[in-house]
Amino acid sequence: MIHKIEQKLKEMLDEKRYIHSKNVLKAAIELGKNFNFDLEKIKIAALLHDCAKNLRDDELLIKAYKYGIIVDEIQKIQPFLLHGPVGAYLSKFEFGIDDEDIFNAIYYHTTGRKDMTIFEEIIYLADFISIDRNFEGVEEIRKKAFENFEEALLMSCNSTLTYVINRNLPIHPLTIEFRNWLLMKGG
Ligand code: DGI
Ligand code: FE
Ligand code: FE
Ligand code: FE
Repeated sequence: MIHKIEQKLKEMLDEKRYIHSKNVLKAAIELGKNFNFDLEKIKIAALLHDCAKNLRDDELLIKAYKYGIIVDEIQKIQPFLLHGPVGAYLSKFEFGIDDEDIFNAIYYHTTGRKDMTIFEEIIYLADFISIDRNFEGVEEIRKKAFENFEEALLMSCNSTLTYVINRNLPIHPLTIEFRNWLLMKGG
């Protein structure tokens, strides 16, 4: 199963993105060990989370409409935000993975969302602490991820928001809802 997915994925992604996907797989397994999850499912979600990442903006928009994804204002001007939602549908219809946990983990891996499941959180955080990431503060979050999972999530979300703000990019409402939810459940 995993091997077949890897073969197909390799054809869809450039080398850098494929290596990243394998790194997220490793990180997700490490994180997943702390919870009682089907590791096979975690592996599939991690491998496929960025399967739509190498699509061009116009391709992402076309596929979003094809799959009935309602494209909001922010996604219209930042179509790369659609690589999660479109990737979720590709995992279902191109890879034949019919699983709600995997679908949602891929769908929300960029923005997060409120009421995320732990399964979704694992993929979100694994993407963030993946070994190929080298932004400021990532080492601290890597360490934190295995000490205090929830706090590491908030740190990741804060870091993403800081990045987005520093570049004067629009913040997607889901990212804000994700952060507020993390704050409230942590508080
Ligand atoms: O696909 P990856 O690079 O592995 O990681 P990702 O899917 O988490 O995407 C990270 C990028 O998404 C990063 O450049 C920050 C951006 N991002 C996350 N939330 C938002 C956002 N960009 C905008 N404009 N608005 C958001 O709310
Ligand atoms: Fe991504
Ligand atoms: Fe991410
Ligand atoms: Fe990623």
